[in-house]
Amino acid sequence: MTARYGPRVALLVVDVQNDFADPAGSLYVTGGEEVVAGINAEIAAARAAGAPVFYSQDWHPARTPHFVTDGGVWPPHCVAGTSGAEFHPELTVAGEVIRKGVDGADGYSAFSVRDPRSGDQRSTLLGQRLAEQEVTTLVVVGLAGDHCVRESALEARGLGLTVLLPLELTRFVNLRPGDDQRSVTAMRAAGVLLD
Ligand code: VGL
Ligand code: ZN
Repeated sequence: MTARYGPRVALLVVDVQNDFADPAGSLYVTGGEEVVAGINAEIAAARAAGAPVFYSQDWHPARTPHFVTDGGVWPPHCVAGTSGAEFHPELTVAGEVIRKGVDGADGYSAFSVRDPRSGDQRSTLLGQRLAEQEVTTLVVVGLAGDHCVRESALEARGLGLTVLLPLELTRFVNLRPGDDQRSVTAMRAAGVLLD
């Protein structure tokens, strides 16, 4: 696992925030806290090899059509400035943080956000950063495997990157039963390397 890193291989740590990774979080992903230690080991291996490390952070206003309270599907979570939006206290944070969902946009992929009303899509800085650093391979870990991890992995494939997803370093929401398997199938079909 540690052998995979080098300067052209980046690590993306997706949404390891209290609302997802803490059993008391408002959108707790079952087993979310179990991935933190393994992700820290991955971060250490990446840093030791000079690989860039990026973190995404779901970062919503208190009212957004992303939430069930305003017509969406999700319980309110990761509201900007709240403890639920903070990274898990045990996560090693040593790299650039990419916030998404700011201004009420839906942000599943760490690469882009989408205005839920107009459908307008905008890029975050992540794609630009990876291009600047001539990254060719992206390792994606974090939460949740059937939403932000899947969307980030698929968009990275769309940008032509080789994408690795170690399945033991993610967990799934399963809002609909079987979302985990469907996500794995979709990622595999897109060429994401799952191990
Ligand atoms: C996520 C649902 C809503 C995620 C974010 O990080 O996977 N899921 N917002
Ligand atoms: Zn969200």
